[in-house]
Amino acid sequence: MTTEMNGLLIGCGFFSGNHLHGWADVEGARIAAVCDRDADRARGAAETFGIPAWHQDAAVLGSGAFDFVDICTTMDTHEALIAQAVDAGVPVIVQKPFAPDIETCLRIEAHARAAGVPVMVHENFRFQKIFRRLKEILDSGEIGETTFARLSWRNDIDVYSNQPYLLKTERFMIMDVGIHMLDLARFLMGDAADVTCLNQSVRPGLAGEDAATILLRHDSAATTIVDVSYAAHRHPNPFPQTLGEIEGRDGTVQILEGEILRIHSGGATRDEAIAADTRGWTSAPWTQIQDSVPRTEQHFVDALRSGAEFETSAQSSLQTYALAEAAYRSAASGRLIHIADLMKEVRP
Ligand code: NAD
Ligand code: 89Y
Repeated sequence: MTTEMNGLLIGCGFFSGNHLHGWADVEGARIAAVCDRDADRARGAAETFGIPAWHQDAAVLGSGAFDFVDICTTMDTHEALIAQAVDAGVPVIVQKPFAPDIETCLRIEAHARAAGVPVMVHENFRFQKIFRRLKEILDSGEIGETTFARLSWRNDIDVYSNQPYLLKTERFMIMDVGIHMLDLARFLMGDAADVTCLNQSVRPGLAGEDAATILLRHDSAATTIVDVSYAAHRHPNPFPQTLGEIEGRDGTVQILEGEILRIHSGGATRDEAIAADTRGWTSAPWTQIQDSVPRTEQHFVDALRSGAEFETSAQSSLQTYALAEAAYRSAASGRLIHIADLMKEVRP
């Protein structure tokens, strides 16, 4: 029997309950302590989840007690917290978005690489069951070489009640949900070389955009449209489903409401229902997102144990982040952004 790895979870706010429930479902690891600079939050999380210890200062990373750290704080805090972990030699899984801008992502990645400390970005959408199945279908060759994708997230969930910091975030929608879509685009369609984007701020009073339409040209010459909005009024509200389609030279897969894949190939059509697992702690409408959290955490633990590369390693996540960075630069300038030019400009 392998011994369990002991983790520290930093950040006991809104989303951390999903992380803590998730870790309880993961094999080979457990959360041994939680940390939040707000003592009530740290104590509350420890009590609710039966965690043996709680702390207010991330300096506890240097205690030698932890095999990994799970950082569930907002992006502005990531560089300092990851640096503390890296300096203590503690492997990291950190929530998206990686950091507020690409220069910071590059510094974080370079520091971790130089120290030889593994860092993974918690990018859970690609671990949703429906996207694992979709990837299998694409890899099987059933619809042939892919030529076009549309990944669409449009709803009017009241995100502001749970995550009020988003009201004041200048890089809002592309960083909050666009980054999930861009990671999915890379997962399903491969790397992309060129990006254009138009942003919208629909709801009055926001510091940033709440809608964006992004167009990618992949290295394969396929194109992807990513469209995201928190101001799309539909009933029933499709939150938290990503919808759309992927076209190939020999067929198409539609991603339909109700967690259904409709596969058109060989002159026939079939539906596959790929529902997320309901767990004792999941609840509608969040189930699809919640179920993907322990799947993401399990990937982190399995790769850490085996020494395999994380799917969303810091290094790989630079490529995803570059697409988001390019989207902002395109929206600001009205120009198409070549990722190669962007990386030449920002790399130290
Ligand atoms: P939150 O603001 O509710 O919670 C963050 C917590 O971190 C707060 O309690 C704060 O006190 C604590 N904190 C901040 N800096 C700290 C430090 N240096 N030391 C100790 N504690 C510190 O945020 P949230 O809504 O839980 O979001 C956290 C992250 O999760 C964000 O990056 C967000 O984008 C991401 N998120 C991801 C998903 C997903 O599906 N992947 C969903 C929701 C949120
Ligand atoms: O912040 C968002 C995310 O990353 O996933 C879902 C969410 O919490 C609300 O849309």
